[in-house]
Amino acid sequence: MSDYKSIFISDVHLGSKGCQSKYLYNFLKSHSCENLFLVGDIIDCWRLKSKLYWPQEHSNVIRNILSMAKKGTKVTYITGNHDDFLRIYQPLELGNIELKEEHTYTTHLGKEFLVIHGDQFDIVTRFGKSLSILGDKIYTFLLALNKVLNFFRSRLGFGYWSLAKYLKDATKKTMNKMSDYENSLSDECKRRGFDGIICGHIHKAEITNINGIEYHNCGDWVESITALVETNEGEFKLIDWGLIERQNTKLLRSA
Ligand SMILES: [Mn+2]
Repeated sequence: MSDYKSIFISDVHLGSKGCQSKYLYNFLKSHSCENLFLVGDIIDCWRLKSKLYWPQEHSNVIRNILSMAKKGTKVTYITGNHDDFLRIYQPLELGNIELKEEHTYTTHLGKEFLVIHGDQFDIVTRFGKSLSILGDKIYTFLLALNKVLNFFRSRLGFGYWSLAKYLKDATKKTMNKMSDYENSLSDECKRRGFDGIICGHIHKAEITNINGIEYHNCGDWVESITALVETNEGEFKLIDWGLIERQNTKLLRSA
């Protein structure tokens, strides 16, 4: 029997420097499942277009997913806004791997959940890709500016301070309010008769209930390093793999 009925991961951003591919590789290596759901933004083609960044570890992740499929795991690749170049090929079925925009998932307890990346409900990305790409460029620029800023801060005897994180937290708060992401997702689920949703996109892992809809966000493999799983008994859990790996290295070091 597999460790889990299903594993859901989203926002891996392979092809970008922020991707924590080693963590993901270790995570996938040490867990088995009947179904693996890749809930969008797995390959980040926005970054790939401007400059090719593809280290061996990123290929290892893909190879590992393919070998899981070969061994019998059903792999479903849900497309997101960063891997929207794949959307022209969907729906597509290649052996144990399926490519699609959304999926109806029946839980162990017989509930019906909508599996979707979620950018379709984000006013910011919906209003135009160019605006989002600009935002993405600004974010990359801020990360660079932040380095310079902190160089001077440390010279002047101040501690480290993340400008990018500060601005991102502030803008994300506004953006979230503006787009009302979680509410529009739950409205859509209600309208279509789903009991719950499994999504990603906003890089915020969470299991909660929004207006009677069971809301599950897988998180991401850039900042939070989290996965959503359904156990063989039908329980949904978030796995904080970043924390588990940090604890494991600590144990190894102290041994
Ligand atoms: Mn996204």
